[in-house]
Amino acid sequence: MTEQSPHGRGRTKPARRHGPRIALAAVTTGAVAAVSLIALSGTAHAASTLGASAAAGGRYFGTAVAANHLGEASYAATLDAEFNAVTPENEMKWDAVEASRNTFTFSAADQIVGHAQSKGMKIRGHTLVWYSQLPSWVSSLNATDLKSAMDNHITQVMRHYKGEIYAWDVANEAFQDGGSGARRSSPFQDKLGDGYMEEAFRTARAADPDAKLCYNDYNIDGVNAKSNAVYAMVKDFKARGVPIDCVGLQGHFNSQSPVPGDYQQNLQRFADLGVDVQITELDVAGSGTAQANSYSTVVNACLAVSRCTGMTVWGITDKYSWRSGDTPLLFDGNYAKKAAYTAVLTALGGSDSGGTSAGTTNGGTSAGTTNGGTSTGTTNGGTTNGGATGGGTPPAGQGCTAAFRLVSAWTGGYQVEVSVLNSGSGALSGWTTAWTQPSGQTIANLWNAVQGTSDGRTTAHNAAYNGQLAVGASTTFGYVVNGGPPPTSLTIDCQSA
Ligand code: G2I
Repeated sequence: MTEQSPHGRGRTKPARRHGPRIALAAVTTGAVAAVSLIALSGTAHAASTLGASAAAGGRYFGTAVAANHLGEASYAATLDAEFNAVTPENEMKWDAVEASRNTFTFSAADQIVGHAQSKGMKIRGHTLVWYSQLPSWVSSLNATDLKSAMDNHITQVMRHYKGEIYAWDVANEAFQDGGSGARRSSPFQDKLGDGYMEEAFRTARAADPDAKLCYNDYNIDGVNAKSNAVYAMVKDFKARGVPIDCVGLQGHFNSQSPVPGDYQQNLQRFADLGVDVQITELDVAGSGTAQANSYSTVVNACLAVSRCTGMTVWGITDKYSWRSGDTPLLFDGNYAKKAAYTAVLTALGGSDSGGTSAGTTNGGTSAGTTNGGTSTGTTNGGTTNGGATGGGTPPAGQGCTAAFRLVSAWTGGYQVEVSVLNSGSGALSGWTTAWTQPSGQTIANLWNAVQGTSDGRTTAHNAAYNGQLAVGASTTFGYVVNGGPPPTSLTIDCQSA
């Protein structure tokens, strides 16, 4: 193999890891003694960017990135301010990295990877085996040669980025549209048959065992013949031990192909097979409130599915979208935040700082509401309890207060943020909250705390990193509930540990 761009040139290895970023974004502390609890819970903790808001819920919010725009100041500034994950839009595709057999060119992809790593962003690899953007030399190989070229391509590309990629789209768009549920014709399918797919996934696992391995496709967002075919394949892979970790649902929506009514249900059925799901190429043609509502619906659906680990929009600005005429993204051509941006931020539990990310803000229309959910500022102060946990006696003056805030709600679910405040006169080294979950409503996903039960009530105690609270300091944890309607207030008891 020859490699035109030596491994690691311009990049820092090993990759920066992402765990600390999430913890840092999620743990908010500060002196709040003089601030009323209502004000505190309603406003003080909301993150003000897409990435930080998603991270507070244990997820990423990413964007497709093109290397040739990184030199544009507003492009890079918006990327760096708002997103905590990237997908190279074209730079890791077969025609970009292996235009000639066994000669690998990673320079453009390396540029994106290096940039992302320097900012602590996750990286999705896109894509290894796809019928499109495939050099003609691949299509002309016979079956034996094609199999070896495919295995070599997967192995060389994944090894180059070993340990640096969060998830790889191992195979992309391998199924036909329409009602047949059949595989799409491609050199791989036509010459190697269905078996090429598991060959690709097995080869990928061997090349980088730490990367999540995804199947990625469009028009599989709702339950339909195509998604049923993908579902059957994933189910079969799981049953036979073929390595697969995630399904990427691209999410290219427009008026002919709107967000389906059974979107969340479809995400959940894939998750129930034991794979993660990710929204991988989200964009929504349109403008204003309608566009904003579709975005909220997508984000809320992901938040409601605990194995939906993150969302990626297919570009930063309408200016550079692959379908620019549809103005499908969150920032307009001048990098102004659109209504769709506000809707996404709100759905993620964030709140606009009023500032700008990089470009100008148009103060545009605010997002409307839909079944995609409304953001609310509903808060209620919880109860204070300076008492002991487990029968122990805390030092005098210790105590904490927990407050409930409904972040967003949608048909069949809602998201809550709980603020825990050290309202006592001594430092806290741990806390436990408890509440009565409304009947028939189950917690799908809880983050920044450890969930339990006690005396028929739901409990959540501090995680390893947010138990220590100075006097007047606070932290938050969150959870998503399946079921409804959401309570308008909820009494949450808090005990110091
Ligand atoms: O088509 C939208 C996406 C559908 N799912 C898979 C994605 O990989 C795909 O991305 C798009 C890129 O956004 C476009 O930028 O894939 C297209 C190719 O199928 C990309 O367009 C190509 C142009 O067709 C080429 O002429 C151009 O040389 O981008 C290339 C690089 O700029």
